[in-house]
Amino acid sequence: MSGPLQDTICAIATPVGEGSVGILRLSGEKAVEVAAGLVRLKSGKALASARSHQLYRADILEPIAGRSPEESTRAPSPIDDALVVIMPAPHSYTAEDVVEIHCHGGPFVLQTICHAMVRGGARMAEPGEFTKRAFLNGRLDLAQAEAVLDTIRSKTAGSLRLAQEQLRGGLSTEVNRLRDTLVNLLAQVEASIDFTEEDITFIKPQELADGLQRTMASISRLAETCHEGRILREGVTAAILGRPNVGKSSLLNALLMADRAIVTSIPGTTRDVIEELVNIRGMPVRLLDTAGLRQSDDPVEQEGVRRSRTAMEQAEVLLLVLDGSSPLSDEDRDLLAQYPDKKRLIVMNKCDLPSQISPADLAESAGPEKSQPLPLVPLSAKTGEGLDRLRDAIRALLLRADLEPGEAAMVSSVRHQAALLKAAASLAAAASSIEKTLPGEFVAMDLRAAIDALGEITGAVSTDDILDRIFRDFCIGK
Ligand SMILES: Nc1nc2c(ncn2[C@@H]2O[C@H](COP(=O)(O)OP(=O)(O)O)[C@@H](O)[C@H]2O)c(=O)[nH]1
Ligand SMILES: [Mg+2]
Repeated sequence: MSGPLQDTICAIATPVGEGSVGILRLSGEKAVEVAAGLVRLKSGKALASARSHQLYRADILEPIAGRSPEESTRAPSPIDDALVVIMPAPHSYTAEDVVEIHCHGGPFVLQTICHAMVRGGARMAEPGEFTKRAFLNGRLDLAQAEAVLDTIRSKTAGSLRLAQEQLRGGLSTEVNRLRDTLVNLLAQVEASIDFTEEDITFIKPQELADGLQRTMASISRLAETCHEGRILREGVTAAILGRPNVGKSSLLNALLMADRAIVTSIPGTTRDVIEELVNIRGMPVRLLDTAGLRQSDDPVEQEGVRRSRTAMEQAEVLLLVLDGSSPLSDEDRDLLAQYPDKKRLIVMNKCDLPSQISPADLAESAGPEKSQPLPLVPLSAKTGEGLDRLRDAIRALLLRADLEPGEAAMVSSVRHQAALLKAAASLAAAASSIEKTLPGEFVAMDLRAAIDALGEITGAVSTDDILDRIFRDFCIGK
């Protein structure tokens, strides 16, 4: 091994702050040696003789290494009482020798131990360096390494299941299958180039074209899952819009199940955009409660309305709230006509009161040219009636009804989608070369490009630049 992989790295793996337990990690050739400088097993045995993957009670002591002659006249002072585990290579997360110390979760305790590790010869790890080593040592492929971060960041059952499916290699298996198919086709194309003089045909042009078409279709299907994959992984922004007093803030509070926004019967109560994350049917949804849309002379309210408009522009989903207990107004009609291309639904609030809006009023305001009526959810933010229907309706706007996150291979990152699209484009070029009966070299070149593009997903093909970009988003200690 050469380069920075030779270093033994250390880090505090648990988050900053006080906690019942804090964990430090060491990984590399000298992990056990560095740890032995500060760990004394209670049993009196040497750390190096500890059994793999077993926790041992230990005293963590100020390290002997680096003490001044005066200091070395007294016994090393204790830092903490801890549990220690060694995981020798290759049976560890990084596939290197790993030592973990589970001590008390105080920032000063953890920092003191971490400094002691550095004094003992370890280097502070960079963000994501443990996972990067796991990748470089072949423990994980790149898609799996990215799924580690997605697992840490997941906020709903849907995003967690998707990340876990990718961490277990679901996406990688599918990508490798597609790549293998192309490698086989390439081998046949190359053989036909090499033996062009002999009268042997290795693969018929039609057979090759069919194989390419099938793979291209599979790649495109996988690329298309990115739309839903990203919704599960990153979530969506939904703006709650409507004229003053229709119950927008009440709706936010009801979906949050908390009294977040101020609700009063005075129109114009909400001035600023309030943002909160909610879990809607497994999707992380950023809800924006906005100031009611109306003309106003009050400069503060005017600014609020301007911000509502910005929220409306930025959100992917618009929840258009009407007050069902009062007749449809011009402001309501205006609202229903906004952003026809966005994903929208009408929330008919205050359904606990007698209704003043008929479906015919709505159909009319949506315009005769509108063939597809907007989904309509009658609801009472006050009693909570209809909230479940609203959650279902939001999910139906965004995800296919039969989608089960984690069941089939799905992509959820733009990086993966871009690689798939690049592969599909190269295959399209290869197909067109076959159609034009161009020499096999042309087909082979495009096939190689497609194979490399797929390899970028799993890291079979990677550059320092790609790796840096992926791992810098990780936390230190992961
Ligand atoms: N009866 C009834 N009143 C509601 C309902 N939702 C909100 N309100 C009332 O309508 C008024 C305005 O609510 P608010 O959430 O502040 O509306 P916003 O201006 O659109 O944010 C308040 O007095 C709420 O109590 C509902 O579903 N039923
Ligand atoms: Mg409000």
